[in-house]
Amino acid sequence: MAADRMKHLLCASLILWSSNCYAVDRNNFKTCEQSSFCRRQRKFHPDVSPYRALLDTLEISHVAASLNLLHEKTQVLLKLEICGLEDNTVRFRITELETKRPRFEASDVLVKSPRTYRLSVEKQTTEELMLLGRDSLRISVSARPFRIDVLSGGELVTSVNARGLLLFEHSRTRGNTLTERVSSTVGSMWTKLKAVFTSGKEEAASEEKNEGESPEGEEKAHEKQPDLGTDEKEDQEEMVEEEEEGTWEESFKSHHDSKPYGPMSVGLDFSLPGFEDVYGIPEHADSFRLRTTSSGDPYRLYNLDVFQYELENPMALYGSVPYMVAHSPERTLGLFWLNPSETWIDIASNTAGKTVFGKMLDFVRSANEGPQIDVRWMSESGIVDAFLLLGPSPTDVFRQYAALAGTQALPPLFALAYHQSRWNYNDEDDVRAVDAGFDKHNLPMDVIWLDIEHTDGKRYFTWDPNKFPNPADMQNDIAGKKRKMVTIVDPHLKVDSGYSVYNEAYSRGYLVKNKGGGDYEGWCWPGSAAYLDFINPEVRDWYASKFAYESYQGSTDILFTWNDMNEPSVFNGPEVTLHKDALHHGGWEHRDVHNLYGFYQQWGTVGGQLRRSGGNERPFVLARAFFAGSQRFGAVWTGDNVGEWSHLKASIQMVLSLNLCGLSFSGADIGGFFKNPPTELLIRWYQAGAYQPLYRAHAHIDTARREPWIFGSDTTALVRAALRERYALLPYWYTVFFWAYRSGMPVMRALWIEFPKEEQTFLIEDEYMIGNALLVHPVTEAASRGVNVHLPGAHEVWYDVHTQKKYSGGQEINYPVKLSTIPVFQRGGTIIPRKDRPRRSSACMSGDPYTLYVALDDQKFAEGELYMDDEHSFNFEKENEYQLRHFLFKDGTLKASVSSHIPPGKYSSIEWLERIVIVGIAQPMLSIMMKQPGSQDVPLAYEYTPELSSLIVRRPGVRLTADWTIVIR
Ligand code: NBV
Repeated sequence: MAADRMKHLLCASLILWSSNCYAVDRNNFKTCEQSSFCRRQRKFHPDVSPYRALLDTLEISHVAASLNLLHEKTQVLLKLEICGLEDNTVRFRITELETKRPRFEASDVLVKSPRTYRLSVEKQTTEELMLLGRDSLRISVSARPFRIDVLSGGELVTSVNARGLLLFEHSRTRGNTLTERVSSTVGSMWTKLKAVFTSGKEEAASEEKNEGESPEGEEKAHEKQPDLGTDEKEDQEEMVEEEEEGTWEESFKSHHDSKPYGPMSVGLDFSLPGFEDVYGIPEHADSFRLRTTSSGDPYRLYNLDVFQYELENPMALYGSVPYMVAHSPERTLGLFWLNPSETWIDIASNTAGKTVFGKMLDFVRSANEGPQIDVRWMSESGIVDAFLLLGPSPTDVFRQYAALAGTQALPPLFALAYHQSRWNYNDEDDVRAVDAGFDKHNLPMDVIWLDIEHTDGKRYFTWDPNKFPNPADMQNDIAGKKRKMVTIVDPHLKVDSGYSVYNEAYSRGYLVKNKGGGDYEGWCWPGSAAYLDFINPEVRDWYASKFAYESYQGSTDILFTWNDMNEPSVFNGPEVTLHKDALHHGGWEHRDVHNLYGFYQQWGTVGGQLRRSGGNERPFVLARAFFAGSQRFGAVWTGDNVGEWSHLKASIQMVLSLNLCGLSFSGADIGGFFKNPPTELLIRWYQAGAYQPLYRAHAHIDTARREPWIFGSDTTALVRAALRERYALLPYWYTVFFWAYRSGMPVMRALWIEFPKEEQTFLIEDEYMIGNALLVHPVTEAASRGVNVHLPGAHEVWYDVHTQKKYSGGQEINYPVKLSTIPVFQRGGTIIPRKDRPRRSSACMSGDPYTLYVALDDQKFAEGELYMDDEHSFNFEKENEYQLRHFLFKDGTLKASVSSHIPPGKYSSIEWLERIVIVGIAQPMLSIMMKQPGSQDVPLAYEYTPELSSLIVRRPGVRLTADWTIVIR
């Protein structure tokens, strides 16, 4: 076991050393040292936590057990709430007991207010409190130093503040000692700001005059020099230390952050005994399994438009999900830190470095010091709001997370098919030519995308009058081919009095404000740009109305949306984004809500698509920036990657991480956005992408054209084969997506999700499962002649989906590949539905017959499901118009019936079964009979291949929605 871990870790390190230098300009982005709150938090390493839990303040209700925490030096009081949530989940909230300026709480991220129950007190002394919850949950709170231990099933699973790193920078005024809390200045600034947003522009204008000046109270506070006693001196020392550069205002490059509320960061540590492996906190271009951060920067979550991002790097990227999952053979645990401000995460492991050298691992084990991961979260503002999802299995954790942040919206079927994008298709003729090219070369394709150049001068919701004079006609032609289109709609608005969308937003006061209260102006694609304040529900509602057909002239019902640049990207802003002291609805600073900006834009866009169809049609919106919960709105992608082999590899790690954290509908630009990929790489990317949830080719405007037929007939044929594999499996993808929607199970799964006890799988990130039935190991090396495939499960069997060759599980095989090979294996014991007739688009497959691929395990058993509905509307939700079919092969009989996993639906369809392929079936057959209630038994034709133990049953001819049984004797 140790040897396996060592091998994988060494491989990971080799990849790291060899990674290329297509480099980001790191100077544009902060390190922890350059982000003053991160620096302060990271420096904070008391021997013992300065906090004491005042156990005699305990109050218990059905919502929470709450008590106060006292900072013993500053005497500042915090309020701790511990909530028992349904389904083995615990929530910890820490806020200031008294504050005049509220702190931002990201309640919109939660799908609903979590259901709590009343914890009971098992034991209470002045030093210790033991709370009792459901499902054998015990929570012990130690008073001094303050610490919480969470026990599940009698075992310690998490300790909070065990390392004493709780640091809550309470509201205070500049120049005052730490004990002087919440001054009237903070309170009055807050009142003024609220006024800016409630009474409109006049006050904003007068505020603007004050820009750059410190508020009166602050200057007075500066002059104050209190007489100090010994204790106060200590306080003062601490204060002086805190008042190091950056505490009260901060500069980065040429940008200034005025920080009117001063330092207000929050940080806390969690210890996870028994764990060596932790995953999640996307988005980073880094390994799937998280690394320890003691020798470098913490992982950063701060949505940023990072130009030419580097691999193997904890730098922030376009989206943030502050959620991680720890896994061991015994237990899976989720930790969700609900805070949308800039966040850094340190990870330490007591076995880090030791696992590479097997001997040291033995030493650690023999010293009886079990493995442990320590995690430290640090956020710039807001509150501590942490959820512990106690599992214990991976499936439990996915369900528990889904109950908080929601599940993947069920996409319309076309969105799971292939998308053809490029910055830019030049004009209507170009679009028509590309569309025709796919037909001419027999390549299936569902969606053509238009990037920013299609607009009239980067004014979104408009069309370039010369290049796209008749957009509706163009879409009608595309619709005639049963295809769809997507246009880009970015969040910035061109500052232009002739642009109606901007004008309206301006006059309604819907734009983000600068720190003085005037409209914030930055630089983006259109030149001078203003930013819609999507935090405001009224703005989202208004924005939704812009997608109405009358409003978005030239749009039709086959037109869907792409929200790019929504970190938001501001070319001349600090770290290419909005200033942190810019202001939003409700008086919130941008700092408080930054990581939610893209989430809210995608929400508004989805609202627009819903409204234009009267709430009937499922939206499709792709966003670049995201947060926890964005899965409820649509798809995301990994942004501007590079057409290099290393980026193809990284796409697997990144999409696995997104899937683990709820964002199942995700993918990477096929071919790589920057640079011209070598043809071999392009082919391999099409093959890998066929097995990633979002399948979209995209390219930078300066790259050479790369429609698949450009590279000659051999390449076209190889791309065609990859596309056809995707299309044939659409019924399976759709079924797996249905479960992501229904239960929160990820579509693309790390092997350990399916094989939670098998330690060898914990480090594998170049191979994964789609659903529970398909194992994929994409080829990601140039001139590859073979890949090492780990086939998990000692008692499993696997079948090569292309050759039907059988392999036993629990081994690593060297699997030879040609340029045409996509290594994919079906797990014995599963049944996969496919539609094998090649068509132009997914809509053209509607009505096509199905084939069932039955892969038997060693017990000669298999089962699977097929989800069916109209593939585009909400009738599956509103009218129960769906069918979930269950197929079971047992004792030589294949039985189709309605699945008992969900209530029966009422979708009817004429689609029928044209073939059944059964692999792993040994005996030669005498007869195969179709039996249906009320009909005569019908003998079926078949073909048996003994070398492969494979049986093809021809034309069963039954409907997929009917109940039937096939008996093989
Ligand atoms: O809109 C142009 C591009 C787009 O093609 C790409 O997919 C986005 O990630 N966009 C970024 C802005 C320009 C990036 C250099």
